[in-house]
Amino acid sequence: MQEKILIGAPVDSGQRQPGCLMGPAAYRVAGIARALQDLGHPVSDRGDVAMDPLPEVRSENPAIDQLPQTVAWTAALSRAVEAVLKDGGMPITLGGDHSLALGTVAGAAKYADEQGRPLFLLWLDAHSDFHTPRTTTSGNLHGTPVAYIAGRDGFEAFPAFPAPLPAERICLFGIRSVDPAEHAALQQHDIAINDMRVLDEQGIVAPLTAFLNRVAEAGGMLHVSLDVDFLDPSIAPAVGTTVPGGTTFREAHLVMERLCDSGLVTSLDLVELNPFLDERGRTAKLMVDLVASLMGRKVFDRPTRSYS
Ligand code: B3U
Ligand code: MN
Ligand code: MN
Repeated sequence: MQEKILIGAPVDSGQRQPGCLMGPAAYRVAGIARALQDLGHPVSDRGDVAMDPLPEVRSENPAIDQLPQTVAWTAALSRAVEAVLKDGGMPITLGGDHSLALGTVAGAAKYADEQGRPLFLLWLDAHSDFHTPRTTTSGNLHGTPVAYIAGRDGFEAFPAFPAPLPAERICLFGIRSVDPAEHAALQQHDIAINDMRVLDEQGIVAPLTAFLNRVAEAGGMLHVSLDVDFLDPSIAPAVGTTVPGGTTFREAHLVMERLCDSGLVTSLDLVELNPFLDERGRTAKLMVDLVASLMGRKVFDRPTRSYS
């Protein structure tokens, strides 16, 4: 079986609530490596990535917070993810706030480009993260990675994104908090937006299957970026930006099981866990259990005998 390679990304520069830098340690304490090994996967842990030296960059937007740090993380994490893919492994990045995806997806895109394969992106999040450094009013750069990945302007301080993903290769899933500037920009793009209304009306399976079929038909690679706030805060309290009305325990596991069955996932981010806000480790443990579902843990192999 393909090696699963853990990359610690103690990134805290994309938002202002301290604590995400403890995320990688919390996943290790919650037993992420053991959970994967128990499913038969070879696992190696490359430890925590170190931030690059801080570049001299500035933004015209005075609200922007910690731009040099975020640019430095982007460069370091892009190299780390690309290196794991080159080694034939599946990178699992343990965050860290969502700004880390500026780097992880860039690394995956670089590798995909070299292989001549299209990269697809599944963004499991309450937020669309479609701001640019020009449009954000909070100044928190964790609200920007999807715009960077889609090739929007405004990221001059960052390394050029290798090959921006066309809108039809991006799928937002679980969305329920979108700022006006993001809303306006999303209307100009053809990105699939599965907000909570879509999931309430159609369920998880139909929209997810439609996207996965597209990935499979294109022979694509698939990067999954899982934000803790994709989940309802009642089951996952350890996140700085809780948004009510998130996915349930059962919906989230079903997404993971469907992703597992598809066999398409080639890289994964776990982001926004703030262990300082957790309750006896329950959010970290839930995230590990979701990864286990993605990697093959199931009650029965389908099809099962029906007793109806
Ligand atoms: N859209 C808001 C809020 C936000 C985005 N991502 C998170 N929160 N986690 C912003 O600050 O850009
Ligand atoms: Mn996010
Ligand atoms: Mn979010």
